[in-house]
Amino acid sequence: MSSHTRRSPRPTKAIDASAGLLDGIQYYWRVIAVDSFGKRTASTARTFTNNYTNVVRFTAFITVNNSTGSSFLDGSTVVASPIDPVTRLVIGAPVPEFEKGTLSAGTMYWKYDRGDYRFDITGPSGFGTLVEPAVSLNSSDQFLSVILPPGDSDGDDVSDADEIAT
Ligand SMILES: [Ca+2]
Repeated sequence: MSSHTRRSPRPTKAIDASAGLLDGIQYYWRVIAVDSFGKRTASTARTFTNNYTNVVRFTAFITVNNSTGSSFLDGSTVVASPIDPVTRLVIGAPVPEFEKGTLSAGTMYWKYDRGDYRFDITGPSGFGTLVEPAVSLNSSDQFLSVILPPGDSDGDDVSDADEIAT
């Protein structure tokens, strides 16, 4: 019985985007040879992990209003923490945005890798923080409009501006 190596006589099926492979997942493969009598012989299994070549990102556009006037607020910051989309519990450390900027007065945008997030939106000085508990950036951009409360640094429900000095 002879043994030799030969190239496959015709190109085998390639795995392209239609296979829907996911990033960061380990896949296994093996070659199964079928001879002219239908006898199948399989190679040992090999493995590869898909590289992060097709990361999908979506953008949250957030228009920030304030509760004490009609003007929009610029200069807000967002802390984005990944959550479980079902339980809405935070499941990881905050992640940095991929890109951010100002779209127009009062509307800023933050771009993140695809996922579900809790946003802690903090306004400029004098305004408080607002929590958006579940923002889905899985399949599309999101447009949010939020109203920031006035700052209340001691948490007594009296805004800093109305606090009476003692
Ligand atoms: Ca207060």
